[in-house]
Amino acid sequence: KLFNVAVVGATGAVGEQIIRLLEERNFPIQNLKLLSSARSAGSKLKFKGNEVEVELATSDSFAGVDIALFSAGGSVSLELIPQAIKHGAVCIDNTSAYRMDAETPLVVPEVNIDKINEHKGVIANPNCSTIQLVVALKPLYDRYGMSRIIVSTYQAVSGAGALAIDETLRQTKAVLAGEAIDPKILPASSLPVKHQIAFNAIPQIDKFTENGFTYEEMKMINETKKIMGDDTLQVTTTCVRIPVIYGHSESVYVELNEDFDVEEVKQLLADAPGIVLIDNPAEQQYPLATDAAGKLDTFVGRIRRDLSNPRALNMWIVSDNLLKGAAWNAVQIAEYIAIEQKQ
Ligand code: 11C
Repeated sequence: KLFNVAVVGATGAVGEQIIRLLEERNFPIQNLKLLSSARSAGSKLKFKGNEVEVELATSDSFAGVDIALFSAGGSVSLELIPQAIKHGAVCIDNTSAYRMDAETPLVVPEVNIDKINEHKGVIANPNCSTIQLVVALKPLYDRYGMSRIIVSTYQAVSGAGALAIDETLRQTKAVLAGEAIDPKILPASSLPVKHQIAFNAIPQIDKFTENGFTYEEMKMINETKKIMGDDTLQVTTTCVRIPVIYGHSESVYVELNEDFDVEEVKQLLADAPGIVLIDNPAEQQYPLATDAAGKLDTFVGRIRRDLSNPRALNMWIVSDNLLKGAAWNAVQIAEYIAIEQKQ
């Protein structure tokens, strides 16, 4: 069976990667519809050697579409996903619009693919920093049980979009040249105060909520519990933006319910789907954002027993935030839908 596929937000950083992956993975496509806002409609993108014109996304765009992948912002998803569902499309949403909706499965295939069939027309793709975390935690959760997770993130600027990448490169050059800088995008363009990102670390991603945590931190906390299917998990996070372009890194402390052997933990992770273990301190080998960029896997290393709590371990998790953190997880879900619908 071949599918009619629509990509909404086709010209964005994630949309571009979705199109590339659909092509590389040879997704069974009958017709590919590329959709965007008025700003980018009319531009042309390449797919399998052909030029495809990007059309304006409207409520009428979804007639005949089987699978629609959305990454054009939460408001576009809220407006157009109900329309796409009416036309019979299964939607995979990269935004936060539906993630915490009780009716909507929040899926990371390596963790909870069993939830995929519970959808009512939309399957949500989690936040990038959450996806790589749960991929690495799941094998440990299943083997030992888990009570508490403490995460500090070191997040790439591409997570805040193409303009944040431009700002980082421009600022870096300006600082090196001794010129003045004028931050306009980070921590988030909607905020009244902007900070320098070049040669800096900004402990704010997205707006603050009333409890002193940011939206990014609350996404990690809430989404992790939902995907792991365990409301009793204690999760706390501090999310930090650093001047890396691609690849989020995470320092993770995790308390397990049973005794564990560190070598067994390493073996479990090495054998788990979607994970590459790089853990050889003697040779200074551990996951690096520069190595993870462009790859589909989640990289785990620096695994060691905690010194203050023998039931806890520390580790370092890195993945490309635009790939496993967004486009690849979405295309993986689409591949599962395609397999289900073929049967
Ligand atoms: C960042 N995690 O790095 C964000 C980007 O909810 O899908 C993804 C936001 C989201 O800024």
